[in-house]
Amino acid sequence: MDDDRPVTTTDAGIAAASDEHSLTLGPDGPILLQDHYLVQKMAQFNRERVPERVVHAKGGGAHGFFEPTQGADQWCRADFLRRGRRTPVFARFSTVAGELGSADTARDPRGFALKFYTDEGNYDMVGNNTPVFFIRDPQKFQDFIHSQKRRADTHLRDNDMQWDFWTLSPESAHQVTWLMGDRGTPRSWRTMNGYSSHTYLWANAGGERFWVKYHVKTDQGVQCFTDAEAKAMAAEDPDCHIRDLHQAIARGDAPSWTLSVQVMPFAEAADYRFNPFDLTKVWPHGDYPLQEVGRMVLDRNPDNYFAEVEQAAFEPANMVPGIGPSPDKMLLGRLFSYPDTHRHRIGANYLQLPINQPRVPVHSYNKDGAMRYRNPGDPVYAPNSYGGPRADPSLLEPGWSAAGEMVRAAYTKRRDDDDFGQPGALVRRVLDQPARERLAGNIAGHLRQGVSAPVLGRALDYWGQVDADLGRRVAALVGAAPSSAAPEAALAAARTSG
Ligand code: HDE
Repeated sequence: MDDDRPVTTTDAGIAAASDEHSLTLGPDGPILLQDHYLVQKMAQFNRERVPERVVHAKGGGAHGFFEPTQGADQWCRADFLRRGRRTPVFARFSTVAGELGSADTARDPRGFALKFYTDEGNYDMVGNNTPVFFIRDPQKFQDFIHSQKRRADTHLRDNDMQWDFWTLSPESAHQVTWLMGDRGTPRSWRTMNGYSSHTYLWANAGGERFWVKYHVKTDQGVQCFTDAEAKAMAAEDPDCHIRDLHQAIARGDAPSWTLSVQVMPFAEAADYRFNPFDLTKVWPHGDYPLQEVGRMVLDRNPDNYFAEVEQAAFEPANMVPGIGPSPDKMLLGRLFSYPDTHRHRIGANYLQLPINQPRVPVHSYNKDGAMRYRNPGDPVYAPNSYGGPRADPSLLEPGWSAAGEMVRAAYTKRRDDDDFGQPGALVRRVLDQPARERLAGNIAGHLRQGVSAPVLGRALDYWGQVDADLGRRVAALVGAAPSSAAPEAALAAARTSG
């Protein structure tokens, strides 16, 4: 048969004689250990999985580009923010708590991870589709995630466990209000916004510093599933978000987002009415309006899901000159965690994989380690007198001054620092009446699945503190009396009972 298809080979490039038959003594005889093609296929098959992400396991992604429209030179020296630049981007969207095979439409925040392959190295903005988060100290993150995933005894998820954590962590109220509302079930990744959530530090060419929060607004318009639609889609097509993004790009309907920032002058942070670095809070747009910076378009699908999506490694610590962290404890904790998880999940040289490689030369003294194939030559040390790369002091990372005794404590309280004011404003001023009714129904539906006293009582107190009318509505829907106990007392009692 004249056939111009390539001949199958082993992974060492050696042509294979059969893709169907093992090597045996006679057609009915024993298989020979020397059948290296068979052995290699079975051994490789057994090693196809890398550990899934411990959170954000289920997701999808695409390539595209970012181009400044208004630019941001006045606030930030980063080259990719200059008008006229076009920077390649890789984006990955994900749920948080579900495993690799879980449904795209589960009620969950969505990961919104962006990798900018800039001319100054990779810049990773690893955000979510909500502007806030459940907690404000990384010490509680592992416990929070444990409460959202599976019990130790049954290996089942447990709403009582989730609400036990949330009601003992009142700082979660803002994010849980977002989560239980429409934004917890986006219709697609194309129709959801992304946010840095954290505050970052920007420095312009003159060294002036600014605090900024990013908003990546979908140009497709926000669209959400109702709770019933999301549950039905989980059964009908658990991969619907992966499919939607892939098919849209394949038919040339490239989705786009507009990046804007809120900018706080550096000196205003010190006296702002609440801690501007507290990840459970947003900055009112009346205080710091959105200022457009640029546009992101996703117009190319991955060629290989495992190579490009499963092995993509995002790290908030990848910040290019002009961009730095803020005193947000959650962000500072993440700076360690992401490269640590990549070293564990993918390997020491994860940054040498094509999807993670910067588009600029790497002049690092790091060397060797498993699977490294691009190693620095001599000299392998600094300082040296043999022309090796040298650091540039003008690129000192932007920062801030701090002082104080070593303590383990919550942020210093400021006059408007409370846990229920902003979620209450979200309910009363941002949501319309139908959205408030869906919110109450979603909360009650979640509480009715296995949440019992004392947790249920605390949950009713929790919602009563977010908004009294919402609290009454939820109580009626779960068939309980509206919360009566002084919420603080109930919370204090729960914490002491342990
Ligand atoms: Fe993550 N997070 N996170 N996270 N996160 C991970 O890193 C972590 C947080 C986010 O598509 C992990 O590669 C800590 C906030 C996204 O590959 C891990 C804390 C926000 C993704 C990790 C947080 C995020 C992750 C697991 C509290 C939005 C998927 C797999 C201090 C602002 C990225 C991995 C992708 C993934 C740590 C909280 C977003 C374990 C310690 C807040 C989008 O390193």
